[in-house]
Amino acid sequence: MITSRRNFLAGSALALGGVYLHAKQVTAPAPYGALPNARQLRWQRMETYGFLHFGVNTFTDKEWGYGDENPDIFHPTDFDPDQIVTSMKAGGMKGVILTCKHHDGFCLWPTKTTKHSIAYSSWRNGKGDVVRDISAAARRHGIKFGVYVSPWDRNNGAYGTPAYLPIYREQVTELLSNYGPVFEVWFDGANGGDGYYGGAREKRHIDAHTYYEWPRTYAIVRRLQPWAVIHGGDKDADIRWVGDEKGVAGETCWATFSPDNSVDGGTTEQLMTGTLHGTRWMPAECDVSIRPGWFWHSSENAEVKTPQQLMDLYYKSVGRGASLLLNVPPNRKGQLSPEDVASLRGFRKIVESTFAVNLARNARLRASNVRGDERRFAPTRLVDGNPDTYWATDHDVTTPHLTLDFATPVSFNVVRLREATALGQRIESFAIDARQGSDWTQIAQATSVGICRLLRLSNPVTTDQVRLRIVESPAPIALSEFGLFSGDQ
Ligand code: FUL
Ligand code: CA
Repeated sequence: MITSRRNFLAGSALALGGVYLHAKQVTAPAPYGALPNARQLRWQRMETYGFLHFGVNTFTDKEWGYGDENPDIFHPTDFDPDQIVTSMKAGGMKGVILTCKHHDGFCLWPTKTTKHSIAYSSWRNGKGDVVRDISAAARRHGIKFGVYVSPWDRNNGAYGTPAYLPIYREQVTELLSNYGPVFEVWFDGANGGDGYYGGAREKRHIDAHTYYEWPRTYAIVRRLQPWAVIHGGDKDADIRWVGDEKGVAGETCWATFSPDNSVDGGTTEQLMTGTLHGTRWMPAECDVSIRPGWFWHSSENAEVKTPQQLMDLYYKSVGRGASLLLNVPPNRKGQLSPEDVASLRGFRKIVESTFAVNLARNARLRASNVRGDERRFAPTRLVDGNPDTYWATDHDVTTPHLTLDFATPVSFNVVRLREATALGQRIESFAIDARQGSDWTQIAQATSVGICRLLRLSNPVTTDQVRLRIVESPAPIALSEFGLFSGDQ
């Protein structure tokens, strides 16, 4: 992205009134700390995507099937993959991750590896393939597809012995070979011990660190689906679990993380907060269900989260630099229930109306410092809608400020910041001030920014001048967006 001097002068005179007279070519800020890889960068921009927990549990009314189910029990009466996918899309979901196999071991595709599968159900005379149908519907409707494939298998007689591992890897291979591009692979960490295990009906405990030989399974994912991010398994995963199943990241939530030797890589607190200056780029993913359970139960039809509750989760996940993985379970028809569909739509409506107009676009932006006085690092880059362009400061300027002047007062109750995360996570603390009469009043302050930081103000602020102050950063900043919004909360 080299701007010639001639273009630069023409551009700066036009866009910035020729203020930058001492321009010289400078390089972009050096990357700082642990950095995202290309697939993490691509995935992080999705922000919200869905989980579909669907399988024998849908019909037995359980959360964890024992593994002794008759495959005939899987019998949706009116399976409609388009209804499922379009309802998720209408809720703003950029992809769906299907439980292709849950802990009961029942496979929703005609796998060659086990008889505990859809091929042995009388549904569609054993010719059904839910993985094929959901992945194809996702492609048709322009959202991404991901797979959940439980390592714990309560049906398989070989589970707990070395003989199970090639079976599991073959299941992963089938899923990643036959159903088109996969954006995320979800390896769950649960192992409750007991299960059917081919009729043994006993408890089997494994050492989660060593038993699954994760590097071998990871190699399959990397080879077959190089763009898929990995959740779970071992420390080389691309994403960290946020440490709860409530959909809530820490108020401070670093994308960087230094995993320890525990199965999840840290305590709940460590997972929620991440690690400042951590060794790996490993952002948090907030998984949560729209209902109390992960699977559909008619008894929970009245407990579907409202659009406002989902919006609150959005602020506490996406708004803290994590992603929101929202589970919406298909029912026994094989569709999303009307309650869930209505909530999804309502949620999307709040998100869209909140972020429709960035009031900061109408402001005159003045920065205390611009890297090399160059137009390509000017504060106008904060409001161009392009995540790859950013306002940056000179090498030795780590606590700059930005002033926004409005011709007429604006009212807002949401602030959004985004860092240019390809260069790492840099800002450690910042504050927002509003001009009230002749004084500046601090109206908000926070810590981590990363891919997205949303601040909700308890009351709308009306002013004609706003100031962003970077309070702490170990390196010159690279901020790609600044937004002020007036939203339903
Ligand atoms: C957990 C599982 O045990 C639940 O059943 C569910 O799949 C959830 C997303 O992950 O660990
Ligand atoms: Ca930008």
